[in-house]
Amino acid sequence: MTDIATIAARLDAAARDARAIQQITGQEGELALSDAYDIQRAVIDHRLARGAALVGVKMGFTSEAKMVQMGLKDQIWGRLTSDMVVQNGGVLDRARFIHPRVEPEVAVRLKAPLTGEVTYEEALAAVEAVAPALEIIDSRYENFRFALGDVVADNASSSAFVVGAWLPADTDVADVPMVMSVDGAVVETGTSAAILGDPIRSLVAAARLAGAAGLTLQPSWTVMLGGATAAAAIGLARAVSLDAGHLGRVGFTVA
Ligand code: OOG
Ligand code: MG
Repeated sequence: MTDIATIAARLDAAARDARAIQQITGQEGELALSDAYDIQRAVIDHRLARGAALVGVKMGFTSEAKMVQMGLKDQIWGRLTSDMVVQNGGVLDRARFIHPRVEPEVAVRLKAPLTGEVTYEEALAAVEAVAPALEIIDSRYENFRFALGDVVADNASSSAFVVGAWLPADTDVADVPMVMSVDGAVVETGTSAAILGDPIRSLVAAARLAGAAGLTLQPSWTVMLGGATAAAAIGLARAVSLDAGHLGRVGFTVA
């Protein structure tokens, strides 16, 4: 039997101390996906107990580039909490992370609840605003390596996120050019079309997957729809920015 509480406490401590731990799978045998999501919820409960609030969800492995980079094909999701928010143009405290990477994404803010099987039109109708975004992922596992159960338990590697200026919900997000730079040098280029052909499809998937776990996406929540390109290591970088065409720019510095 998987000891959900013990593994969750270990993952929470790894995130708090910015110290990598061994993968769960292999050590403890296979990890069932349902147990992995139970661990994820228990990890987040530790944060909520320390005063953080749930502010949204994130999708993972919604682009081919991300699937290829990490060797996993199944879409996953994780929870976003208020202590993960970095303001646009703000500072990321490098000491809080183990081996952070950054991804160019599209975010939406919801104005209506969304859960379960919803159509593309229903998902779009629940969107209040859209924005370019950067996700900072930081696997709590050694060498940024994991099997599906590991990464799900680890809240889909989620560690921080930066959202640019919000734009009206009718702004087209289906084919936005994405140019991500680290210290002024372009490191990844792509298009938002890489996110399931259209990032709004990722919102449909988020409603379905969160719904299956009994969670309703709430008005005011942010949904990060997944990396459009492979993630780039932050390493010793001092500045990261994303130029997302008509969606505008978003960035942060690292201290
Ligand atoms: C898992 C998180 C994937 C995305 O945008 O695809 C993700 C990982 O790669 O560590 O955030
Ligand atoms: Mg991501």
